[in-house]
Amino acid sequence: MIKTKPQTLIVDNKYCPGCGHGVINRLVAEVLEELGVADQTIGAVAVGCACLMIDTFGIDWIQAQHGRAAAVAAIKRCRPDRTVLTYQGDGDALAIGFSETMYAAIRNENITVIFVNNTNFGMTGGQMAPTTLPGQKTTTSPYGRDCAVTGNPLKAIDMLKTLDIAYAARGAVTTAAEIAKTKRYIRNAFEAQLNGEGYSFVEVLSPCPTNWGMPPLAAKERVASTIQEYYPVGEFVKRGEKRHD
Ligand SMILES: Cc1ncc(C[n+]2csc(CCOP(=O)(O)OP(=O)(O)O)c2C)c(N)n1
Ligand code: SF4
Repeated sequence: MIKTKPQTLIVDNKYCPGCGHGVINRLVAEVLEELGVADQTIGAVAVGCACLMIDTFGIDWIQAQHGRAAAVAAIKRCRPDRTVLTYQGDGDALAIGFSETMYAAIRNENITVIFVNNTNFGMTGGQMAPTTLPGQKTTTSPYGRDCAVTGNPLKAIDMLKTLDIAYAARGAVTTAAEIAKTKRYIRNAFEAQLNGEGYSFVEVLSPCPTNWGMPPLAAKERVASTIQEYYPVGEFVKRGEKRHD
């Protein structure tokens, strides 16, 4: 268990105050270091606030085009000795990158996807994403998301758990207890990859106070109440076995 700041976090992060990305970055760094694989890890990132990590999170990075991180993460096939992750927002992984996300899972690529769900396109100013909740106001749904027009929010894990994948879990970065649980999920996901079990996916519910127009504490409370109600946390696939129906 690492108590000091992980060495992988080479520069202070650039996220807004109260953003969940910073906590998630730290959890990923701690897990990689505890597993002893940080210096042999390759990350694939595309766009969004996720790509701010390239300068601050000290691993080898490939920057893909928008949505394509899971496709370039197939570098794992050429370098099976490396630990390979993608780190993606909900707009990136489930809108323009939906196909790449699903096909990497369909192929059961032996990679780990860290999927940050903040219910909007953060970096570009808070537009509606596939995960925007019913009724949620965004810059492109100013009267609230109308599901009769847009369809319902995507639940990635509900789709992924129909496939032959190794691991899927959803956590949140709200309380200390939830953060500890989320770290366990991230660890389980990387362990699945190190054991050669196949595709692992961890969704993390994360506040975006800037675009939600909320102070950090209220944004965290929105995750713990409204968002977790729609997107329950837990483990859904473990060692290829479905855990919830
Ligand atoms: C081909 C292309 N289209 C659009 C954009 C603009 N763009 C940059 S980031 C982004 C969305 C990011 O949202 P998300 O993946 O949810 O990440 P967040 O910033 O919320 O963490 C978009 C649409 C782009 N960079 N490339
Ligand atoms: S815009 Fe949102 S997701 Fe991006 S750094 Fe700021 S709070 Fe985080």
